[in-house]
Amino acid sequence: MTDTAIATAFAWEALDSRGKPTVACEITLRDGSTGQVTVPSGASTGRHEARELRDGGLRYDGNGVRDAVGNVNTVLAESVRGIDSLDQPQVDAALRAADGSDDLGRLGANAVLAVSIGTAIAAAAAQHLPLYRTVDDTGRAPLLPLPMVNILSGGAHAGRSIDIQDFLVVPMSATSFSDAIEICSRVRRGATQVLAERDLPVALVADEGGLGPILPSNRSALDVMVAAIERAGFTPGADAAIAIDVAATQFHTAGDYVLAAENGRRLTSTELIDELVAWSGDYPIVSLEDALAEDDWHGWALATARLGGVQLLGDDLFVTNERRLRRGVADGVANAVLVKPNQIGTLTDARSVVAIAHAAGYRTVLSARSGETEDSWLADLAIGWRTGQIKVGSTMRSERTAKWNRLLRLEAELGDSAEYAGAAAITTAPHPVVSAL
Ligand code: 2PG
Ligand code: MG
Repeated sequence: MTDTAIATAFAWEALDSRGKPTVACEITLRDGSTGQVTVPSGASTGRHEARELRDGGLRYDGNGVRDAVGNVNTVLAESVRGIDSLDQPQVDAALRAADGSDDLGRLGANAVLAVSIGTAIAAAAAQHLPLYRTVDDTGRAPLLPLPMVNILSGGAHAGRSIDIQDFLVVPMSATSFSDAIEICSRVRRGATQVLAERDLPVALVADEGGLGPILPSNRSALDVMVAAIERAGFTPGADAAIAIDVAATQFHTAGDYVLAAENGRRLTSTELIDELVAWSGDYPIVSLEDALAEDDWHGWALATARLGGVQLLGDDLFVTNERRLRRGVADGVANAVLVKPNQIGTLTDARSVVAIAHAAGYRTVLSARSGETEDSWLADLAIGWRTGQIKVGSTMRSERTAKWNRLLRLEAELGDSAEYAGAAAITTAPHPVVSAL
């Protein structure tokens, strides 16, 4: 047995940024190296995601994770003991085998992810290397990602004040990561000023640190975005563009899309696409996430045909799942994939989704969850996997800034030895390598 073999996995129940319980875990290797992780969790989860284990019952309104914690401390710890932490695929295969179910719902995807990521962090510590280097299998220069930053929230992240879940800013003219963050931060401040002038509340923030104003319509959020960009002194489109996470699964009911914030206006797939086409003509929109619901493959194909000029990003649609992504690629659906490690449960599976996407010419956006933690490993994964883009919420609240600050540090430290992805990451698709599929 090597010194980098896993000795113990020790888990406990912690809290995420929404005050909900989540699994925290420390992996210890035989040489004494440790890796600590606290796993994130979503609010607008897709039906096809790996399944978190929650206790039910009275504690935390049923959201306790003591069973998942117990599973780490017993069966999962046992399943990985003695495996070399440097062999992440073997560790993840052992975790999958221990669970035995497709969606990891037996022992809990939250339990499995804790051991998977904790192992990667411990392995980096054992090698005295930063995580972005030990997860890098590309052999290329580290790539700092283009950020997309949440400004306005609705849907499940803001008490459904509007139906669309997220309006984000994309810093198009920045030539470095730090300049990009500055643009986003100034637009966030601009949005506060614009809303305050309209006597809308700005003191309370939504789950991801964005503003959650009650607006007369979904479209009016786009007017606020443009006003915020201008208020910050930027030119909409050229300096700062708009990305939207429609999160359409959330308001898809009985085959229709129902906009509760607009007096229950009902739209078919085609009508929702018409609306998005109109928005894209009237506003500088560069990315549309979950434009249609998770199983509306037909609608998605129509959307791709009509809106393929912008980034069409599948979140609930692909759920970081290789099978669903391959179906999308085969059917020509979407052109980008949102990657959330906890949607699939292991680091190895998330990594292979990034590789498959790039081979197919699909862009990748690494993403945090609405329920986040103080961890920063997501920043390292974005750099090491060269995802090109990252989304972690607003430029405020510590669970968000933990990731931005890690990227800012790495930018400062790496200097010229790192590249910055820039706006090209969202406007140009990677070259497909069809033979790799
Ligand atoms: C999303 C994420 C992050 P949640 O839908 O993309 O914004 O939200 O974690 O609630 O799924
Ligand atoms: Mg989403």
